[in-house]
Amino acid sequence: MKSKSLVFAIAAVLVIALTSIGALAATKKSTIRVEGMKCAKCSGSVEKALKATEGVEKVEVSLKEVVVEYDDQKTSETKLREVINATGFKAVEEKTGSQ
Ligand SMILES: [Cu+2]
Repeated sequence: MKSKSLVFAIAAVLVIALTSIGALAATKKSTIRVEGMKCAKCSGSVEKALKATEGVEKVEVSLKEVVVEYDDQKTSETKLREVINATGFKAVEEKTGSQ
């Protein structure tokens, strides 16, 4: 009886540990405003650059902003802004849609 509850306790600890590891590796979502994109070719080059960045999982680009889903263990919003700026457009420093 006693050892059975110990097994349950260990199982519970394991579940909590695994859940928190999962939370740490969670995908982050950022909305970054970008200035200078004027057509689909512009947004296409930004999208391509972001998709080529390690840790980036999903990119949605419109003419005014970029919504990026990324693994925050591998990259950061700061890094993503650098990637956007490197394409010749400007990532506007503003509110972030981070979760
Ligand atoms: Cu263009």
